[in-house]
Formats: sequence, structure tokens, C-alpha cells
Amino acid sequence: SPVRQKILDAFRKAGGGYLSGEKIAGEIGISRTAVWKHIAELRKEGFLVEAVPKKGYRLRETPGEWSEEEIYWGLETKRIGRPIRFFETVDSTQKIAHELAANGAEEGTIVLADEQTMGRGRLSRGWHSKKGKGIWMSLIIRPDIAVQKAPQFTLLAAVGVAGAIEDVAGLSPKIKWPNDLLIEGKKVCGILTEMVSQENRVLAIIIGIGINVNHRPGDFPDALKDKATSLAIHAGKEIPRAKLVQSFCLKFERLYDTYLKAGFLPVKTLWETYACSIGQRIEARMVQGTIRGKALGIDEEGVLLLQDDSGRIHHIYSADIEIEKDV
Ligand code: BTX
Repeated sequence: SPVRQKILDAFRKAGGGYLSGEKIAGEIGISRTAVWKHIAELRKEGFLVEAVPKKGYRLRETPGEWSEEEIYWGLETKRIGRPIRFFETVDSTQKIAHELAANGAEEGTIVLADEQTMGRGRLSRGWHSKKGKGIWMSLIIRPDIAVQKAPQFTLLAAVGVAGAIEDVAGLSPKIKWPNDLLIEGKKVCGILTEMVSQENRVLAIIIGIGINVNHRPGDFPDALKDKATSLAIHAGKEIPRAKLVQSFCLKFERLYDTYLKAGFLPVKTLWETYACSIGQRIEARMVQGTIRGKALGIDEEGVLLLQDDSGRIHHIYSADIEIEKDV
């Protein structure tokens, strides 16, 4: 709840000190009874809030679990993840985010679910989203840009996720253009960027991100066993999902601010440090057909440059990429 988000923000600012009910109420603009009710809710969730007469409330411990409030507690952003709409089970966070965006949801809003029953990939493919194991989320942003630039946010988000994975899980993922993150060649994250536009301007971009976090090998369906993996499988331990979301939000916000000030170029430079398909022979499958050749890199707009065997350079805006195995 947005109110509890504000209460947690107030506790964080207090840095472990006491806050009177009156002060919290005044800052947030609610009654002291309401403060008391929200604190009771936080306690139910496992937050240890101490109350001392004449001094006020003090937050001693967080539950360290997977909840909206736990994420807020360590969230250092100004707008990304504010608010987070947290659900147990949804069909698709992407679908909910579209509905919220159409109803004026503010930039930075995240829809997050513990389970998706109809998670979506690109081209109406499915995304397996097992309960309690991953991060299934959709982020709404509203940059004032031309529609052709929207796909850049797939790359920007990929850099954000890769950084968060390094940070929290200590692993080194690779980005496969345009929208996959791989660990040892297997997919650990997929990104789906969709756009709402009017004339040639973007009204909202909805970035869907699925990260396989705490799956064990047996948690994937047979069809995915050979191509999917999770962070826990490689880290050899469970990874705290709340920390991963916090880290992603902060990294994304910084990248996004950079993008708004300086354009795509600085993002491109970072993206290249994670890219795994560049310089290699790849196969690009598109609706119009398949092109094989060498991936030269991405241009200053994020478009993939692919040189076929006749030397011709193709600009690829969207495709499924297969990296050809060494022969
Ligand atoms: P994609 O079309 O590039 O990849 C989809 C393909 O990936 C599937 O056809 C399948 O082969 C494989 N796949 C399915 N599930 C998984 C998985 N859990 N791990 C690894 N591989 C898998 C990628 O599309 C974009 C996915 C975005 C998912 C997020 S989750 C939150 C948001 N809500 C929603 O419905 N979709 C997005």
C-alpha cells in the first residue's frame, strides 16, 4: 500500500531512531489512528516495530521475506517502483500494467506477481512463471520520445537486470540481443517491451521482465529443461528476490536518467560490455525470413547490424537470434 510505503520511508529517514505517531501522521497526512492501523499491518507481515510511550515507534527488524513492504524498505529510488502493485497470482503482469497505464498510472509504477498463469513472451509465445520462484514484473514508464526509439528500452532494461544480477547474485550474465539474458548459454531472463502510442509519440512503454531466480532444475517443464536456467542453480544458493527488485529499480532509474539527459549512446556502451552475440556468426529469424551472417554490433539506435556472406549489411530491428555453434 502506498501509505505503508510512506511510513517505511519515514522510518528509513529516521535511521533506526524513534518517530512519534504524531510526526508520521503529520508527514503523510493521515490520522494517528490510521498510523496505528498501518503499523499493526506491518507487524502482521513480520516487521518488528517497537512502540515506546513518549518516544514513539521504532523499526527494529524487517521480515526479510518476499513482500511489497520488504521491497519498499530497501528501495532507494525516487520514482521507479513507486508504487509497486504486488499480487499473489495474476494471468499476466503485462496485461494489468496495460490496464493501469490506460487509466493514468504514473511513471515508475511496477506490477509484480509471485505467480503468472498466462505469462507472455514475444509473438504470443508463453512465459513459464512458477509460483514463488521468480520475479515476474512489468514496469510502466512515460518518456517523451518518438515511437522508433521504444525498442531501446529492451536494451536499457537488460543492462539494468544484468547489473542487478551481478550485484545481488554475484553472477555474470550475458545479454543476447535483443531481449534475453543468458548464464552459461541458458536463458535466465526474458524481456518484453510494449508500447502505447499516439501519432508518432510514446504515451507509455511497458517493460515486462521475467527472471528465473530460485528454480531448481526440476521446477522447469520438460520443454525448457535444456534452454532455461535460474540464478540459484548457478549461485548454489537461494537469492533474495526483494533485493534483486530493489537493485534493478535503482540501476534502471540511473540508466533512465542518463538516457533522458544524454540519449542512448552511454547505454549502448554499457550494453556492449554484456553482449554475447557480437562478433559471432548468428542466425536471425524474422517474420520475413532468415538471415545468416556475422553480428557486427548495434548502431547508435540499438539496431543490430548483421553482415551476410555476400558482405551486405542488414539492419535488424527485431528477430530471434540463434548463435551458430563453432564448426
Ligand atoms: P520470448 O518470446 O523471447 O521468449 C519466449 C520463449 O522462451 C518461449 O517460447 C520458451 O521457449 C522460452 N521460455 C518460456 N518461459 C521461460 C522461462 N521461464 N525461462 C526461460 N525460457 C523460457 C521473452 O519472450 C519475454 C518474456 C517476458 C516475460 C515477462 S514476465 C512479466 C511480464 N508479464 C508477462 O506476461 N510477460 C512479461
